[in-house]
Amino acid sequence: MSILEKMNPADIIAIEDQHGAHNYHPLPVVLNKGEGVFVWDVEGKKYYDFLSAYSAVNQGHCHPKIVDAMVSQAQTLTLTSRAFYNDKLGVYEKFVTNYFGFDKVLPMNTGAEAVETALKICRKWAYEKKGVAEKQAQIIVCANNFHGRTTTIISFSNDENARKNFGPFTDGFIKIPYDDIEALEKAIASSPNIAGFLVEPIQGEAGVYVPSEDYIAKAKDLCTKYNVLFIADEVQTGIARTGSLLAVCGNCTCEKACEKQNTFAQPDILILGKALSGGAYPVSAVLANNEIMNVIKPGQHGSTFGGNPVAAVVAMAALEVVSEENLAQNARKLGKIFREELNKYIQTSSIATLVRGKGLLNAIVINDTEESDTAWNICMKLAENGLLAKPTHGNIIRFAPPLVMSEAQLLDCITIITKTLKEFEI
Ligand code: IF1
Repeated sequence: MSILEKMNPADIIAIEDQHGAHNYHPLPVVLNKGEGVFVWDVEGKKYYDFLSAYSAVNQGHCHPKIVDAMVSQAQTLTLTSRAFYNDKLGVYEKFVTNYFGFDKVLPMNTGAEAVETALKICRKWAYEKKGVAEKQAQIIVCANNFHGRTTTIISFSNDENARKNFGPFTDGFIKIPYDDIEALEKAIASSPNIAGFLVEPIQGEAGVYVPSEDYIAKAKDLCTKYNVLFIADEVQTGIARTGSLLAVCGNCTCEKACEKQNTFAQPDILILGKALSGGAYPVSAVLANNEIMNVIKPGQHGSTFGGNPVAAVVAMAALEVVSEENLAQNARKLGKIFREELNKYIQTSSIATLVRGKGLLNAIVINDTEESDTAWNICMKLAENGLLAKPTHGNIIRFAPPLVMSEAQLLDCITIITKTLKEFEI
């Protein structure tokens, strides 16, 4: 790629502006290298990565174990399609179902594809197992959800920017307030056609909203009581990000991946993505037990790349890293330190009003309106000071570093963050 080697950041940004769709508004930082918790720009400046590609790079950039697995398989067999078997998919399916405690997995590629797959399975189960009348299935979702960008998924979003002029939309969804058990029971009891409840255990894009301690467990119990499928979207909160293997694990204290604990609200359908590959390759998955997953018969669902051998070996390596390097435990320990230290600063700050999160999925609320560009300007200054983060909605900045970070590195980052915020004190 000789043309890029001679280009400066402004030229690279300009070429993307001219030839690429304008569906993002990135920070003006042009990266060309990543390793562990660090990324570098084309001018050699080093940054702490506090976005982790929206929690896809939990295992750290270019983790050698994951990259080695990917390169080795890529030099052997990349794609067979599911028209034939390959020697890696079955091994992966056994590994990942044992790892999370389900009978079966349906392998896909992106998080949105996995969410769509879960919705299709839920509807089919409702018609063929629960006895809901054809085309009458309703799935309950939460206000301020984010589950992806496909037309059906934005049909139940309330983010106007994500919906405007993309209609007509898909029917069959009931929206309730997040973290409101009474509203959930009222909606579930409102009709015999309720097929499922799709929920993020922590609402990431909405601004890292952590629900009440017992919300997820109570929601699961209500779904069991009314024979409704509890569908957990752990695309962003899963894979150790929130200090447990899964956010639905609650405050489990297990030292190994997925030992069932009393607070473990086992989803009927589990949706994974992002860090399932450590950010090396598009890999997503839908897990469920036989009585649900077996509603899918040959020819009823699939995708060209779903279950390809590269995805299979990458995902196994990525999950082994989570266990071998105790990433859930590290995320829990460092997340506690992050919130404690930021709370000390917030006591005397006029620019930061609160910090919230779980494990290493956290956010700081900035003392300005959603429409202001203060959070953006703070992120620009953080970049100057060697740390990359990005606002979610308006005045909320998400802080989500790779889970391989050391305590010393975290304390260094806390110094950078508080020093930068102080420059914006009113
Ligand atoms: C963007 C953030 C957004 C997700 C949950 C499914 C998906 C996502 C809980 C779909 C994807 C990404 C998408 C990306 C920015 C990022 C994101 F919350 F992580 F920051 F948008 F809300 N479920 N989240 O968070 O997975 O199809 O992207 O693989 O679209 O801008 P995907």
